Amino acid sequence: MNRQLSIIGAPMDLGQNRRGVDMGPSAIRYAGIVERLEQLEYDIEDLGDVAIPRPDRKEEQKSHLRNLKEVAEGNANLARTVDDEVNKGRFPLIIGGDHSIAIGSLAGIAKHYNQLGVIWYDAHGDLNTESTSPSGNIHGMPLAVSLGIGHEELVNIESYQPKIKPENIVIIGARSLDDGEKELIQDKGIKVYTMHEIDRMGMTSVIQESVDYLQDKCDGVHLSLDLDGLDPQDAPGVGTPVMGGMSYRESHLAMEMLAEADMITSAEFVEVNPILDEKNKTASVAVGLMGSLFGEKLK
Ligand code: EXY
Ligand code: MN
Ligand code: MN
Ligand code: MN
Repeated sequence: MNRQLSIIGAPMDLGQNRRGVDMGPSAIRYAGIVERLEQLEYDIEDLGDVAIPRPDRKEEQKSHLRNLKEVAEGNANLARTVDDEVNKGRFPLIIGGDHSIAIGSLAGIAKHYNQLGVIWYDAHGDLNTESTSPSGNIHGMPLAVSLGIGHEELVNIESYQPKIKPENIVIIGARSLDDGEKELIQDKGIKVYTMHEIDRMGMTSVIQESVDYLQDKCDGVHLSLDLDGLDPQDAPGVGTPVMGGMSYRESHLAMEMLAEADMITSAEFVEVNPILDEKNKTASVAVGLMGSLFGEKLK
């Protein structure tokens, strides 16, 4: 694992309609992210937060994409910061913020790889487009956008597209997929482990298969971990909770196995909303999972 780690906050709440997720980076810092990772002897630089524009309340929403202009601008800022850190040879650890920030993370990262793999740990597919989205919320679209499918202002951030290829994606924990997302998964042949598979196979086999699937063909792997992938009992502070999710223990095991496989080259933890949380539990869970991902067990 790269020992040079840059923490980048992305206080974005405009990709959905519940306020408070913009305070996710503060909640995660308060839960002790820096101290936790310093114990593992990383060289850590906390770069603070990238600038996210305020929404123009007077502007009529002209499209079915809520806050399109601001989400695009905030993600362009994030992409530049992430790109700089990767250029310096540092591991970008991005903390959100709603999941629309994956658009900027991947825009900054993917140009550095020929075959970037992505592990999308989430209750949702985040594969909607303007026409399939039931909500108009861009946090339900970042994986599609990164595949080059979506509004041009989003897919062209950093002036290249697509960022990733369907055969380099693994979705883990899906249990709330819209019809258009299911069609896209079929069409593109995207690998998905739903809760059904996780229950039948066990997390050990799911991660082992995911590692085998990505390891040889990818030259880097980005972990995009949405806290709503976990069961709401373990991670209540999220805006779109879905029952029947992965437990803290399963997730902890998943992170430890990814640490052992030594394949993750960038990561983001998103959707922590301290306003909806119980005593910062979800931020603490996020920090606990980072501890495992960055090798607590291996040390
Ligand atoms: N599929 C629903 C939508 O597109 O509105 C819900 C998306 C929630 C996305 C969360 C963050 O992963
Ligand atoms: Mn998500
Ligand atoms: Mn989700
Ligand atoms: Mn452990």
